[in-house]
Amino acid sequence: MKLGFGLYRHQLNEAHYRFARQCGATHVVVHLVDYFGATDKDNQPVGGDVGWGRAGGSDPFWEPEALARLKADLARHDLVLEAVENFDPAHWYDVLLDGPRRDEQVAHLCRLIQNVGAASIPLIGYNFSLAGVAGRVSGNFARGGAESVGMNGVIDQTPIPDGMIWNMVYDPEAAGKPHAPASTDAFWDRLGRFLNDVLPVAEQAGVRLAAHPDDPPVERLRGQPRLVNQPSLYQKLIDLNPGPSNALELCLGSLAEMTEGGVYEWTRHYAEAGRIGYIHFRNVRGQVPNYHEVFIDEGDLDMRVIVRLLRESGFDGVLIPDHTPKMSAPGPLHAGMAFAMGYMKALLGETA
Ligand SMILES: [Mn+2]
Repeated sequence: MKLGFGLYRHQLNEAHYRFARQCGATHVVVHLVDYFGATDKDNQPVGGDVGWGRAGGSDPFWEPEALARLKADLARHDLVLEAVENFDPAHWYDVLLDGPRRDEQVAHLCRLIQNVGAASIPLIGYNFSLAGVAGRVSGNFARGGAESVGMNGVIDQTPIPDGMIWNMVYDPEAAGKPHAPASTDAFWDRLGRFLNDVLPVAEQAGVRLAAHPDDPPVERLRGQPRLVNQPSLYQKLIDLNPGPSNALELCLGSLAEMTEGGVYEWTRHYAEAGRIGYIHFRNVRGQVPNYHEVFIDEGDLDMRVIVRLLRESGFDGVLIPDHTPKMSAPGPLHAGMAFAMGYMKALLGETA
C-alpha cells in the first residue's frame, strides 16, 4: 500500500508538493476544478444557494500537455500522479440531470478520460450526485474543540436552484425553476447509462473510474436521490457494468456515516474483488443524520484494523487522508493533515 496526499487545484504548487513529500507521501491525487473561487479555501462545503463556488474553467488543465507538465513537476518532487479526482460540474451537469446536452457532455468526458490515459494516470475519481457534498454544518466537533463538519440531525431538503449542480454554480444567469426531483430508480438508470458509455473508452485508455459514495449518505438530499448511501450499494454500482474499469474511490468516512454498518466486512469484500481504485482514509463519530468528522484516531473505525484487512486482501493502492479537522495552529488545515499523515505512515510501516 502507498501513502498519498490529495491536492486541491490551488495547492498545485511547489510548496504543497514539498509539504506532501515531507509528510511521507509518495503519490498524489489532484483536483483540477477550483471549487473555492474567491471564497475561503480552507472551507469544506456545507450547502446553501450560493454553493461551494463556480463550476467551469478547468478545461485547460485536462489537456495532454498540461497533464504531462503536472506529472513532470510532481516527479521532480518524487511524487507519482495516481489520480485526478472529480469532473468539473460544468462538464456533466446534463449527464447528471439527463438534460439536452447529455450526449455532447458524455463525448467531452470521453475525451478528458482519453487525455488522462494518454498521460499514464491510472485513475479518475468521480461522484455521481446531484446535491453533491452539502447539507452539513461546521462546529468544534473534534478532540480538543478542533473545528470540523458533520450533521446535527437536520437533512437539508431545500431544492437545488436552477444553474447549480453538485453544490456548484455552472450557470450564474440561470433563473428557471429548481431542478425537478428525480426518482431513485431514474437516477440509477442515469448512472448505468453513463457507465456504459464511458467505461469502454476508459478501458481502452488504461484508466479506471473510481466512484465516491454519497457524502453525506442520506436517502435524499435537497429533494434529490442519493445512490451509494449504504456500503452494499457499491455492489449495485459494480453490477451495473462489471467491466474492469469500473472501480471504487472507497471513502471510509462516508462508509462509516452509513446506517447499515459493516464497514470492515464490506471493505474486505471490495478489496478482495479487486475493485478499490484508491482510498479516502478518514474517520467519523456517529452516523447520518447525526455524525461528526473527527481525527483519524478518535472515530468509530479502528484504522489499524482497516489497514490490516486491506493488506490481507491484497490491496496495493493508494490511501489519502481526505478531510481532517482544523487544528489550533498557524496553519490549521496543514497541521491537521500532517497529524493524519504521520498516523497513516506509522500504520503502513507497522504492518508492512
Ligand atoms: Mn471522501
